[in-house]
Amino acid sequence: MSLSPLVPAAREPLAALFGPHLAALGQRTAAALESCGYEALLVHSGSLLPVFQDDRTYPFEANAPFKVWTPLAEVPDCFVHVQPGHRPRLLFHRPTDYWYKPAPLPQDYWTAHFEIVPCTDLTAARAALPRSLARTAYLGEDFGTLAAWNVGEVNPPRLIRHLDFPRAMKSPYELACLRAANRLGALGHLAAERAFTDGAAEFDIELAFLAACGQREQDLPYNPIIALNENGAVLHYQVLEKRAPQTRRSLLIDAGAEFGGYASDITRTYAAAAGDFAALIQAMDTLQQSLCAHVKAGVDWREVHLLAHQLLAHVLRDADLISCDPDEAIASGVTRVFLPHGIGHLLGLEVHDAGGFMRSPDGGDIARPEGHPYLRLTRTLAPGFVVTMEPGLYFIEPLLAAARADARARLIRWSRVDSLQPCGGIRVEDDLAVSATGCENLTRDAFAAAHNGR
Ligand SMILES: [Mn+2]
Repeated sequence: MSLSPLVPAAREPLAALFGPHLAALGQRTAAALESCGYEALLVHSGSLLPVFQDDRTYPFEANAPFKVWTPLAEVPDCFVHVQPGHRPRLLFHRPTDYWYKPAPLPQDYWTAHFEIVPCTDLTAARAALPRSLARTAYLGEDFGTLAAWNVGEVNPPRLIRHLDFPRAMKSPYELACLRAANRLGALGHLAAERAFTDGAAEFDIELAFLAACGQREQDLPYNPIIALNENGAVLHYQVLEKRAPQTRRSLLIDAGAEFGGYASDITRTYAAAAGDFAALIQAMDTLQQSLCAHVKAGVDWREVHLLAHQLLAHVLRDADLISCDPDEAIASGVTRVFLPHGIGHLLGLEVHDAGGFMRSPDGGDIARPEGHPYLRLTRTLAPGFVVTMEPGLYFIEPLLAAARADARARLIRWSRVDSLQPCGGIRVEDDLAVSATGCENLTRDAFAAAHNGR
């Protein structure tokens, strides 16, 4: 991992925090292995995926179960071998290659905690492992020669649940990485906002974001959503138009940065001019902040999601977008026309982090509320959870068309919808670290620091 010069003085605290993080990870891994009947764990960083009939590969993404052990997010075919009671071993892939530059042996704040073994290829990696892996669980892709390694089990579901469940509770080290990812993301967002104000096309706004984060697209935790005008109504809008539109009305940008393998996930919406859409953005920002104020340990996330629909019903009525009272807007499903996605999700090594539905490591899953099929988190919040809070209000043509065609049609003020639809939609998204008494807003703090030039 390259620590960005954009995050000043990050190394010292990371060095102090990594040891306790690794010790706690080792303890809970030992407990999970024992409970599931294994003696050791072998985790693969991932394989390079070749392009069909070509000698190129797709951009590499290290697997999250590997990244929880080391911030080494860029090197394929590495392994972490964990045997409780022993220092974890990192089998570091160091091929003899004159086509690509092999990654240098890592030396950083985390490396003293590992026994690092350079391996030229998979055969060398196998030779560096114990002769028998019969009681070892393996996590990762089933690469071609894995069958001959005779591991005890490949990706055992019960062990994966035992490892994923506690990943929701972030360690102080992980929180430091998530803060840094937010600081980088905020720098990108401020540059993107300036590019929008200057009249840039979607493509150029992305370039401004990348330059300010100091990351290229494949380093980011997800492809940015950069949507001008009506494109903001496409929830996972993926196009980057190279030409600026004739009329510039709005920008919805959902983009995050990466630090130490951890993701930020940040959305802002801007209006080009004062007016009804700008006022609606302000109302959604206020709504988002009141939802954030409800977040603390012990809160059932499904309740937060349902509360968002109650608050949204009031925003819709105040903006004259509906003609019914808020209770009827919820009962009839009208709020779901305007907000069809979940209110937020776990965040960490993956932008939609693992384990969002688990009741307990062994205890099955918690169902989503009826009629809300896209919610990605149903657990009760605990200290250390990091979640996104991302209410939205969109003018999505297929959902509006369906509402126009049924009983919901009389509840919606279509002239207001028609006048705002060219602005696409609004989403305001922050990353929150949950504590016993409330939450730390990693994203607002990062914007404040960026504004102050810190
Ligand atoms: Mn998100």
